Amino acid sequence: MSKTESKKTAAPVAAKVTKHERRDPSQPLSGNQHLLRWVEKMAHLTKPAAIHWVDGSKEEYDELCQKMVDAGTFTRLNHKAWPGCFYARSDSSDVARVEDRTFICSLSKDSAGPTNNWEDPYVMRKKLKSLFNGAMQGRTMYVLPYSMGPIGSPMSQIGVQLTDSPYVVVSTRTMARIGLPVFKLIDQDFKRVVPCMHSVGMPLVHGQADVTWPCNKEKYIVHFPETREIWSYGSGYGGNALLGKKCFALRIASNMARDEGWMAEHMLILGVESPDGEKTYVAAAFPSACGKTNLAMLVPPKSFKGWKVWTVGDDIAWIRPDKNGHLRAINPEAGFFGVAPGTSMKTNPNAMAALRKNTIFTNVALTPEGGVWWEGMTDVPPAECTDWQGNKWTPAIAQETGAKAAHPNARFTAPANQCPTIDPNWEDPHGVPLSAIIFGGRRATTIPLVYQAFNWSSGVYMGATMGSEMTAAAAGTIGKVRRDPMAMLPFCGYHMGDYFRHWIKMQRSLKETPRIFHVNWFRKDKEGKFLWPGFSENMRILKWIVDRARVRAHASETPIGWMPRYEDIEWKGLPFSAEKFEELQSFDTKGWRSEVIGHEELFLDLHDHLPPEMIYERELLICRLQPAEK
Ligand code: TSX
Ligand code: MN
Repeated sequence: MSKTESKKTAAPVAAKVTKHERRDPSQPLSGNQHLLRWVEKMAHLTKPAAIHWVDGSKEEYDELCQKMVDAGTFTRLNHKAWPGCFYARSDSSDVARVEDRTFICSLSKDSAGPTNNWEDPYVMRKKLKSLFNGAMQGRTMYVLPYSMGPIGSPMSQIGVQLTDSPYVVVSTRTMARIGLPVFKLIDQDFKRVVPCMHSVGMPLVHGQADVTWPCNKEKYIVHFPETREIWSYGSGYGGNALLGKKCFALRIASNMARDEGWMAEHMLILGVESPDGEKTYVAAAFPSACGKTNLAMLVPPKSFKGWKVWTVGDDIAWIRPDKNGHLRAINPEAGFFGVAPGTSMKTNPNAMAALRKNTIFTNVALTPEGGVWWEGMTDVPPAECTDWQGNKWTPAIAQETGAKAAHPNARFTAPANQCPTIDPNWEDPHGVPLSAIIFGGRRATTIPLVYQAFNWSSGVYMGATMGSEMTAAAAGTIGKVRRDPMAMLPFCGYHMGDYFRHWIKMQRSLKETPRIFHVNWFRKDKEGKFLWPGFSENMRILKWIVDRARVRAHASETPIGWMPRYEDIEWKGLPFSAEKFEELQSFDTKGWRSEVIGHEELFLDLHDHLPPEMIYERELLICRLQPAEK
């Protein structure tokens, strides 16, 4: 549906319904002819039993939740302890994003790049047509309009998802802005709409009974970057099914951003406020399992009296230059889809406060009192609970069999505005000004706690070469670094080399670039113990970063970038010796030589699309690692 093509028609009839009458959900809520024709065409293909236009109201949300309670998909939690909260267990085969079933169907294979699965769009369309043929039989097809970003913001984008999953509808109400205000924007031709098709792939034929979590063994998560379309089949879980998140806000949006001169990034956004009220915003990209949500909601140490950290977003940032050549960022989401295990009052009290009410829990454990629990939530586990697969779980059983109460990828879906530290400007339609960008990884050796890139292009190199050490034995050797450039490897909807080129190019539209930093909270000593306490204490590093971005903190030049001296960090309230800091920050030429050799691995794959700056930066780094000549 293009912006210029669509014709305006009269407002739809459904608006006339009085308060006492129930709205007829099969009545269209938009008069946009392109939307109406597309819905009709897709209904003809998927053959749903009913069509439901989603208005986004609380009443509709409550009704859908009740319907899922009646169907056994949802369990209502204890209303005293967990008001407005629901519990769901997915099928045990539908628990995470499926990267090997994720496709970028660009016209040429080359433009998808070697790090994406590519399929010929013509071949894939044929495949999808057969998969979706009759896929929604016996189910309701929901017409779910959503805005990524505040309604009507110039930085926002609109999608319409056709889905046969009520779980997706209620989850999207928390994760994005949905319903009537979005249909209004569509009828006003506010922006081009991204069409998103989604089916769990389990039609109910001849009165076949439903299951509590319908899905299909065969899964397809498909993106057409040129036509800006998303098709998802077979999964009802997370990023596979909530198409506004990874599929739109990262894979499709990265294509839009490249074409239009902005950036769609896998980054948290936070604001640091000093005691005198000065506010500085930073964005940060980390691979998984580095505590992104925890950093986004950081509680400063007690000794940082008067300092505040405000949360703008925990996962995705859309960033664009303003008229003055400064970068501004929005969080396109409206909620947190956070990993539950490990979240506690100790690690993230603000997330715990955000999920106390109106939250959907998926694949955590259920307690006999109608509450939820997960590994790491409390020091003492419940005496008994029901695990994420519906089996009895006790600490003794866990000890014996190793069974987890919650799936490691169990999630909470919580409204962002319930977070105590949500930034007052988090819905500013023009975004917040960005002063710094932080990259990070989980590295036991070699990489210091914090250092600053010399300039934009060395910062892009820093982001391009970042990575984490594997913690799980399943995926590969423990300790091997897995490169995840800008934490975008699974989420960039085009060639990664072109993506680096776009980053380099962005500098030209800026009067001032944000300063770029790298952090590593996870460096270990010779005994294998973490050198840095992390969590709240990261505030000390954030303060140095903010002061550097505002050009008022000292740093020393090293071969890899600018580093703080011991005395450049605020240590009040933390006994931490200069010797230990030296160990944390230590730079060794030998380790770094093998590090740059490691960079090569990634670059070999991308070489024919790499911008020359990446090659130069690598050469410069290699030169700086040479011992000085006598
Ligand atoms: O989220 C983490 N952050 C960022 C916090 C703002 N985690 C959890 C990572 C898994 C998602 C961390 N883990 C951090 C961290 O800064 N640091 C560590 C490593 C660590 C773990 C436990 C201790 C110290 C460091 N415990 C004690 O020192 C007692
Ligand atoms: Mn993410």
